[in-house]
Amino acid sequence: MTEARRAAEPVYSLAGKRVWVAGHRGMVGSALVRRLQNEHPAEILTATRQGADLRDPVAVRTWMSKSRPQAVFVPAAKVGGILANDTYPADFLYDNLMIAANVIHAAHETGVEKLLFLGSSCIYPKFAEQPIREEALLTGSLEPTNEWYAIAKIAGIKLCQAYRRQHGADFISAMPTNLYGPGDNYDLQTSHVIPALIRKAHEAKLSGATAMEMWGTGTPRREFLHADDCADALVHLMQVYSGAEHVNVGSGEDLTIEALARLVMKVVGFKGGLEKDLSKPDGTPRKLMSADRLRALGWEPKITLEDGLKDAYSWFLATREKRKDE
Ligand code: GFB
Repeated sequence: MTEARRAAEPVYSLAGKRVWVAGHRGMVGSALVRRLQNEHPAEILTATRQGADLRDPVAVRTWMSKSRPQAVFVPAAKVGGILANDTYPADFLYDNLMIAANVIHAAHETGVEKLLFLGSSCIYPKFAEQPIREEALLTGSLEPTNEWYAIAKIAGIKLCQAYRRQHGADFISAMPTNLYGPGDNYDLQTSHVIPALIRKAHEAKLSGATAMEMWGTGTPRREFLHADDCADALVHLMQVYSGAEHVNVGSGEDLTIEALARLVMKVVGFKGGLEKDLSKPDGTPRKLMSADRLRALGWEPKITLEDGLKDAYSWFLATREKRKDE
């Protein structure tokens, strides 16, 4: 048997467990609920913001004491694209610090058996060596547009490690790359690049425009993973991994923003040109994560970028009437 196969053997079973997906309305949270519903005889617990505002320690503690989850996924976060991160640093730092601290501390106090905390690839130094290995954490300065979010996510990793070290808690963390898929945010000011480009290409196609706009130079490189692949990887990690070190969750491939924009245009069927808005930031030049640790644990992505973009565009079209962002 290979190392990878051996490492992939379950150390924790979700079967029959009370599993809380904290942040089940978000893109990753809803993908996790779909994934768990399809494949696991687990009892899925969810809480609305009215039921438990995750920024409120008393509300979180009260909800968890009452609901008694045995396993907890923490995809809950205040998230946004490059401009939102740059514009609302206090919200990104405060909300994400509070969510991480409240859920992880209450999980310890209420005897949760296993917890998986979700971070982001922006925890790594702006000029980290590529592909970025997990060991690159805290070896250099962060990208200024998203350092607020990154610091909160680094605190989450450290909380998991601290509770493991001091209390023996089985809390792990996973760092996903840039994600996209059903349930994404299509508001052009606060969204990430993929939903923004899908919406712009779609609107340019409908209006018969000769070109659509892309922020920045188009030269930064990004890695993308579909939310369903991410959810699959997280469920896998919950079952096979128990360790202090965080694990990267990515596709292992990246492309330039300009190449991404052209692929989105192809998927959407917009045949015009591409214009650069150089007043907008580029952000990190490249953030391709090493997928070695996750591969060694026996997981690989299944959804190609082109298929994933088709799926995201279908969701965009199917939900346009209901969304309030247009
Ligand atoms: O996805 P995005 O907003 O976030 O931007 P980051 C990625 C790249 O796409 C940047 C460019 O170089 C943008 O300038 N881009 C081109 C666009 N056109 C657009 C557009 O219309 N909208 C947007 N939003 N971008 C975020 C972090 O960084 O990634 C978060 O701020 C988090 O903290 C998240 O880590 C995953 O990849 O630059």
